[in-house]
Amino acid sequence: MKMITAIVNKEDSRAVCTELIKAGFSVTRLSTTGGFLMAGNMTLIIGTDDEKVDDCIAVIARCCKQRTEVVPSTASYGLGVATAYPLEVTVGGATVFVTNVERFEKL
Ligand code: 2BA
Repeated sequence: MKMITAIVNKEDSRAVCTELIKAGFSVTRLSTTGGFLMAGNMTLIIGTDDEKVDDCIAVIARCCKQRTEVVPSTASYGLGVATAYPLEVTVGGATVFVTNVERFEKL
């Protein structure tokens, strides 16, 4: 068995959960915050059989779009002179980790 941990954009999370449930996966959604942008995202936990991992990732890939976010940044020119400029960052579609599950029980 594997555990898939997928960090997805908040705007995609409803669609991706709906599609995962439709495809027969069990999903837990956690509200999370990205450390770099400090913006809300959603982390999905999916436990599934080894042979279904690729199907699960295909659903996630289909539902999650890449987006460009603009974040304020600063450049320093020395002598205390600094200027602010917008920095473009590409976020997503999804960041996916697949890990082995040693033991799975429902008690
Ligand atoms: P954030 O940490 O808010 O990162 C948002 C986006 O900012 C990232 O998109 C990436 O394009 C950029 N970014 C992140 N850290 C950076 C850095 N040190 N320098 C320059 N740019 C940086 P994604 O890579 O698509 O990641 C989206 C979200 O997925 C991240 O939100 C974070 O919550 C999570 N994530 C991504 N990689 C991770 C990892 N290796 N471990 C844990 N969480 C991860």
